[in-house]
Amino acid sequence: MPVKTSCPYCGVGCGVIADRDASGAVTVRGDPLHPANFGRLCAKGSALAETIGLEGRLLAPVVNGQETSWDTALDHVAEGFARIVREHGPDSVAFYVSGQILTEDYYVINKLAKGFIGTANIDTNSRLCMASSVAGHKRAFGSDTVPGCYEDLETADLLVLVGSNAAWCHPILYQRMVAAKANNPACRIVVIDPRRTATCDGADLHLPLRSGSDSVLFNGLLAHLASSNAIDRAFVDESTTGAEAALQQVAGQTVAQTADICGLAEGAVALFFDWFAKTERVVTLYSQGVNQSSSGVDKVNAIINCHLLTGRIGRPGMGPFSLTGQPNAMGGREVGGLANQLAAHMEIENPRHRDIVQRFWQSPIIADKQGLKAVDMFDAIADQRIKAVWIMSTNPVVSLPDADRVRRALDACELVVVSDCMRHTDTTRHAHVLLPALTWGEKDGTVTNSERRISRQRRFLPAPGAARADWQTVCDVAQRMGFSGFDYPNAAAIFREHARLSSFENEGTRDFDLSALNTLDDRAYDALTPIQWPVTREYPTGTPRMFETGQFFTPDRKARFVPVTPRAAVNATSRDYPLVLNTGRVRDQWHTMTRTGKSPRLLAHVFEPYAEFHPDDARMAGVENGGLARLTSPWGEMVARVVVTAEQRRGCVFVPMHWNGEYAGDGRVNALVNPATDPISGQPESKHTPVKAAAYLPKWHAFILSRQEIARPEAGYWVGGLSGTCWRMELTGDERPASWRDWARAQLRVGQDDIEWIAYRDPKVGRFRYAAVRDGRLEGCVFIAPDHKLVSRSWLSGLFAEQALSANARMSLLTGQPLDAGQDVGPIVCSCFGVGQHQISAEIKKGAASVDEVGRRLKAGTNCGACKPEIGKLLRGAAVRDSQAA
Ligand SMILES: Nc1nc2c(c(=O)[nH]1)N[C@H]1C(S)=C(S)[C@@H](COP(=O)(O)OP(=O)(O)OC[C@H]3O[C@@H](n4cnc5c(=O)[nH]c(N)nc54)[C@H](O)[C@@H]3O)O[C@H]1N2
Ligand SMILES: Nc1nc2c(c(=O)[nH]1)N[C@H]1C(S)=C(S)[C@@H](COP(=O)(O)OP(=O)(O)OC[C@H]3O[C@@H](n4cnc5c(=O)[nH]c(N)nc54)[C@H](O)[C@@H]3O)O[C@H]1N2
Ligand code: SF4
Ligand SMILES: [Mo]
Repeated sequence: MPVKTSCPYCGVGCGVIADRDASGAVTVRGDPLHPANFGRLCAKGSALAETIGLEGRLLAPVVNGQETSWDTALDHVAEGFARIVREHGPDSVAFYVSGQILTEDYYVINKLAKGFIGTANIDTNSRLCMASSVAGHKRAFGSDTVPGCYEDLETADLLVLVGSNAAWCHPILYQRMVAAKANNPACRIVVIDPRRTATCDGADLHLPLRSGSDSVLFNGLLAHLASSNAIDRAFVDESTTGAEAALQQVAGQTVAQTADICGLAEGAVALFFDWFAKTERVVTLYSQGVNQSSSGVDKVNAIINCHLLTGRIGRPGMGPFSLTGQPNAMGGREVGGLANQLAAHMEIENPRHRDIVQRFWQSPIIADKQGLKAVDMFDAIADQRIKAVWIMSTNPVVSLPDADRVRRALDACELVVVSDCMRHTDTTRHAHVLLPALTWGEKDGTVTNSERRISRQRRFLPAPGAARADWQTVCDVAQRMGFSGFDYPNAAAIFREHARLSSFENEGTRDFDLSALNTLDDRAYDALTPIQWPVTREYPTGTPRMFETGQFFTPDRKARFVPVTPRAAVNATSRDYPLVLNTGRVRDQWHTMTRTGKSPRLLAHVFEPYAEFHPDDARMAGVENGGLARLTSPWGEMVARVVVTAEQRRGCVFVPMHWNGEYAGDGRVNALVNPATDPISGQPESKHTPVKAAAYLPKWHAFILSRQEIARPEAGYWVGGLSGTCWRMELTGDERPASWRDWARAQLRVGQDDIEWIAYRDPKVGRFRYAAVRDGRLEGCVFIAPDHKLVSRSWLSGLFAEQALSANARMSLLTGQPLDAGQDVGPIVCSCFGVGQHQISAEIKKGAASVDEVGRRLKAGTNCGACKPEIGKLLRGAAVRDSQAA
């Protein structure tokens, strides 16, 4: 039976139809009726079926390293938390949760912390993600409201993407924007990002601004709008306050000054300002390049100011639009899962709100002051002010800044409880108690996407092992701690309570209102179709657009301008640390890779952690394309593969955030990242860390490809995983083994007898190649060299698909290169159809002159379209990831 659910990855919130046949095999496809994606899925969404296998899953509770029963584990957690609260007070415990749990999970854990234990020490990875947008919205609108909807992006004439690589991070939404632009000749796209990303490919203008200078740019825009007759006087007068102060703040700021401070060409800035001033329908989308900054909240308000001044908000095709990251970043905000919120968009510091929530919950206590925000929370764990922490659905040892300190903090903590679906993560290694969680496909509940649309996640798989829904685990612990109000029969009951609280004594004072869903019975909850909040008697089918009447949620119902004084980053570069480390995402991995890393198709896109350098910086640092670099900051260090590209802004290095101790040694970029935070939102400055770089020159480099999983080395640089057709390991070392052949045999874990070896040795230069063949089939190969110049892995991994190696293939294993160049498909560009760079280049040589033509010939780019920018690059003659030996 096909089941309609939604994708567990990004905030686009695509609808998915999952089907399980009699043999248990699962297929997924896009839901043609879901209003977020109308049937399309990106590479990550399309590969969901590859990630639901049970390998690596945590399937039983574990206490102090021993598998145990739920009763034992729950008693241990409840008694531990109760004792510590009794001895040291409610603020000695903490919860660190995630925008990836469902609204129902989130609701009950927030209720337990704030209403029953009485601490607001519950924070979430949304602190690293959306906190600056939340604070910016509240300053401007009096509420945390995303004003618009996806349709606005399709009807706009100008789309400004600020600090967003939507082509990779919100692929389906980006494709909707690109398609709308193709149908509307008036539509323009501007991308504001220090580096040239895949998103720039669909853009008319890219402003590669100096890292962190967004407030200067938008202040400059505000000044320009004021002086070029773009003010909507009626709207400013009737619906806003504070315009004067904001305008005074930017008075006299010229285009030339703006361009100079932002490090941009004056003409480009003037063009952007002119387009913005003259285009009525403009949407400004922003994401982590804005939020993850020590002035993130100001950046948000600098953007919103421009929309308020022009009255471009609350109308079709216009408005500021915060792109949310996680599938339920929004749901977490709705239940008040951040340390500075209460529940249902109420405020912890507002006595009336506290009274409303406490009466509604009939709770013994209510937290009355803000709790510790994520970075401060882990500081408090480190110095033992917090003695027990429950981490749920997030991997802070990888994702928090100054991540080695986070690891030390957990080691110092008396009681660390981790709820995860995976047994081994960098964080589960530090837990005293592991609680096995159901995950996507197994659990039931709701999530809210970027456009306030609530969708159901539905179960279509049986619960594996002893794993349980997170909400169930929380309620069990709450009941064991002696609290009533946690005996829900199912997720639907929690949702109803959440909806009732949203409308309880609301009377239009709060934006978040689900009053029309208060009485949804179990069957109606099961059948719930995607709907945008608020859902009220007045708007029973939901609300696509907010602020249509020019009324906001401040006491005087007017939106507020916020004057912004631009600030430099807290930890600036210096002579010792001359480069700005910028971090972010790659197309086919999700965060700490616990799920997407399991898909061989997704891992084939980018296999290794890399550091992108501008050619001038590479020269200064003495690092070489394809070689390795050690990056060092005042907080830590890592090693990554070097990519030299002019698409990187001078003075900046970009490193993806994904790699971690499960997939690489020394590949965790957050070990380096600056723990500075925004003073209002507490969001860390993940995009700006001063670092230095130097070549990392081990004595030898090697890679191993094998049909069997390859053991991880104890130390040194390594990266491993199942990629494409075989297991792959990249590694280096300084000690040379006595016999490379014995070493190769040990790595491949093959015996002596039935193996035929193809071997090439050049001990003088240190080049060795060993291939093990059994019954004519390649079992594995090991290539060793004194430098990074090894051979193409993509061609070699293609040989694993062959039933019997041809004479040519044997010869080429010996010579280390394919005899027939066509055999090497090159690095995978299109994950959906497994099409490689060399195949695309060959078609281009044969005359394919456009992305569409390449698609017609090879299918590449015709499913999710996320690789179209890379195909475009090849058409322009650039190599996609020229250094990735891939
Ligand atoms: N493939 C994939 N998609 C994802 C995710 C994933 O892990 N993988 N995660 C999801 C989540 S949780 C999130 S939050 C979103 C994030 O989505 P995005 O915010 O789009 O992604 P990032 O790569 O973190 O950062 C965006 C861009 O900010 C730029 N930037 C850095 N500094 C500055 C600056 O000072 N100013 C400006 N204007 N730009 C700057 C970076 O160069 C980068 O290209 O993605 C979601 N989607
Ligand atoms: N340097 C740098 N750091 C960053 C960022 C950056 O751009 N740069 N981005 C930040 C942002 S925006 C984000 S959102 C964070 C994300 O960072 P994290 O939240 O740490 O990353 P994930 O890998 O998504 O972690 C989710 C965990 O939950 C587990 N899990 C999955 N499903 C379930 C479930 O149903 N229940 C339970 N209990 N567990 C489950 C997964 O196995 C995994 O261990 O990273 C932040 N860190
Ligand atoms: S764009 Fe991709 S990752 Fe995001 S929700 Fe849709 S299918 Fe999932
Ligand atoms: Mo995020």
